[in-house]
Amino acid sequence: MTYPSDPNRPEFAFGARARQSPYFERARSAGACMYTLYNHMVMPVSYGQPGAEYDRLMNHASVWDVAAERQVQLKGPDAQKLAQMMSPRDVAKCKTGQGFYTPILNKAGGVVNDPILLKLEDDLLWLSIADSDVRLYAMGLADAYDLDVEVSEPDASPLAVQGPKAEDVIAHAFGEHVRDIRYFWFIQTELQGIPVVLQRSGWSKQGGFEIYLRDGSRGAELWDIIWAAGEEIVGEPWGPGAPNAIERIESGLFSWGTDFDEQNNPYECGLGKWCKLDGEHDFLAKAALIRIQEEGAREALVGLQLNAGEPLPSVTKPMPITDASGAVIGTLRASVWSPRLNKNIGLGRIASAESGLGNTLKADLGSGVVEATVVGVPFA
Ligand code: THG
Repeated sequence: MTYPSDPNRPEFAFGARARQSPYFERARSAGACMYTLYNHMVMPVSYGQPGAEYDRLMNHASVWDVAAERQVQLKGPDAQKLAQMMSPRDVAKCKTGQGFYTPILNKAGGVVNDPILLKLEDDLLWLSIADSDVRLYAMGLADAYDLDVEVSEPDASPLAVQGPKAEDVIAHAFGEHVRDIRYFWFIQTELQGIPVVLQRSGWSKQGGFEIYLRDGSRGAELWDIIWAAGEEIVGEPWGPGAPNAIERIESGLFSWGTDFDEQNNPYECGLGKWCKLDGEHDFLAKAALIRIQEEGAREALVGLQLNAGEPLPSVTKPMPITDASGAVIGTLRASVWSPRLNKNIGLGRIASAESGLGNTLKADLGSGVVEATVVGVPFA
């Protein structure tokens, strides 16, 4: 045997540093053929049928292995105190059984992550994180501030069902009561004896749920139950899917590490609306955010319409945005061809002064320069 089996197709070594999800084998069998690494876990991003995958999400429903949306668990008397140090939202306002989308900020105001916070108990919180090492940041704070809290990664692995028929699929599997679950709220329950948290959430705007499996040894079992429910409710169009690069740009869902990172403050990456500076609560970044507000953010995250008559290749790394004079005033972070809008669209971070709706700029895609118009997000 030779390595790799095909010299033109380099292979990837799985292992302790590139972990497999509890759904790994099932996703493979369903045709997963391209992966990314996210929170030190491999995550399927494609099943090789981009048209069908988009159609399932927009018109039917699909099941996604998003176990790489790992949880950071804060447990103990100071769990809320630690969460509040990192969050510009008022964590006390999050009820037990509720989820809050919140930036996680360092003292300078840098966006360390943008998780959903789940309050399971007053002294038991989960941060359902994007791709950065929040656990280590939280451990550092807990140590430095001598907090009475245990920071860990629990055995909790989300499986998403997304699309307009997702609620019917979940109701078929769990029972009609799940239709009453409000957006970002969740229940702790069992599905045929498998312990799960069921939340109305998911990284699409097409509706759906995420099932956080609380026993990683039962991934195949959970997948099979959901798969069967999908086949019964959706029928032929049912199938696998993955976080969808097209839909998430159309809908304006953010991707930490793609659109922004800890070099950015929330005001320059569309997260300002989650920062409350006049509340009762205090947090590490508060002074920095007040100063940034006074000075005004240098950049803004904007929607860009790329004016080309044909589908352009997707941008997969930051590309320069220039003004009429050719001066670089920002970067295009991601772009796709939108079948729904029949347009090339993207998200960019550009100088605030240039961010007015309708402003026309240029995007250098490497393969050529196209006109880029600032438009509202979500794209219409
Ligand atoms: N679900 C769960 N964990 C996650 C994600 C998820 N971890 C990684 C990543 N996604 C975290 N980032 C986001 C980004 C956006 C949203 C959720 C998680 C999101 N935003 C909506 C919006 O911006 O319109 C809703 C915000 C609101 O109204 O509160 O859904 O998807 N478990």
